[in-house]
Amino acid sequence: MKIGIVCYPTFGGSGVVATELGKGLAKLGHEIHFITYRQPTRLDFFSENLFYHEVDIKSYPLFEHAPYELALASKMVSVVKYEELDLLHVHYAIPHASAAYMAKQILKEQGIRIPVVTTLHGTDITLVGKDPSYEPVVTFSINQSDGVTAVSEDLKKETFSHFDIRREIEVIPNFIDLERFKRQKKEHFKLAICPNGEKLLVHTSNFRKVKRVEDVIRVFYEVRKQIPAKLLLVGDGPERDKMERLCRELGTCDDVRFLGKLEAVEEVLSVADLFVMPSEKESFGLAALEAMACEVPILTSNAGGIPELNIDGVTGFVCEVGDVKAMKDKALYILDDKHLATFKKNALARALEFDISSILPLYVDYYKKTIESTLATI
Ligand code: GMT
Repeated sequence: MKIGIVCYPTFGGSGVVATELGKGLAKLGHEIHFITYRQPTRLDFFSENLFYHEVDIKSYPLFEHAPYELALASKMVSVVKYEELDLLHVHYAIPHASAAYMAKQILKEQGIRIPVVTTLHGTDITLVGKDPSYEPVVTFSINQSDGVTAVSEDLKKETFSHFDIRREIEVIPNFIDLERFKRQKKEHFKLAICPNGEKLLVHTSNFRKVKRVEDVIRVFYEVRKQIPAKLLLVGDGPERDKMERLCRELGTCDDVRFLGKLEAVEEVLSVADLFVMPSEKESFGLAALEAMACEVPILTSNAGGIPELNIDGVTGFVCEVGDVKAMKDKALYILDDKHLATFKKNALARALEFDISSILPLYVDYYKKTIESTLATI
């Protein structure tokens, strides 16, 4: 198949899933055309089946905001037409689903029928999408897509409860490349961070409010009162300064390190004992899956789709959002040497269920089904 993939090319989870999906499909022999405003972060090599089309967003003194959606729709029209694509797959509804709708209508006028699949990733539904300033367009563009997928059962449920959706939504979970995400021997690194055998807690995120990084630091503060421990924070974002101040207030600076936006996150995960994800909202929790693949147990909130990934008491623990005391108790339980090895083993076993080779065929089948049913309605 010839597939166009539209996504945000940044570090966000939706961009990572879209890029890895495209790379995986290209390996299977499909021709993949990325249509994005910048080269996706993880698309930094040559493959005969991978193509990149940059969306050129022209500005003009009259525009306070350059019209990304129009430039994207125009680019989709030309790529579909000249590369003779079979399907467009857009990731993150805003504004990709409505831009795809516009492209589809323009192409229809020219006698070209292009099926559109929209994948809902999370905040496009649970946070930004349901805001009244976007809701009518999001509802319309989901209903107008030829296929719609969501990354968890919970996200599907949220979509139906917040929007007037009159079509089916298929759940296809996030996946992981176990070739890249696996525990590596990094003893020297562990020794440098934890010279006295301290337990190592890790959190990775984009430091947005929904991630509740403050809870990570407070849980760590309580854990460190009981056992020697260190905390590594990977990523960057709007909450970072506030979190650094909190560490200074709590006097934990010597034991907490902010690593910023690290590409090789699997190296940090390889030396971790516990991954902490206390999010307010989280449709799936790809970062937690990456940790599990590196044999790291996870301590999470019960937000969104996380309980579909984290099996309470098996791969880690699931706590109420904001319940720092419960999280501290569960962290200490997991980190106890009597339990840690079992949790690590269970985390890996669960991650294997989301191997890219099991999830990719679900997308391929869904594309085929969508193409068939779209062509049948002509
Ligand atoms: O807010 C983020 O974490 C980024 C966001 C995105 O769409 O770029 O991630 C969402 O999509 C990921 C991939 O499907 C999911 O694993 C994340 O759980 C989801 N984030 C939230 O729902 C907050």
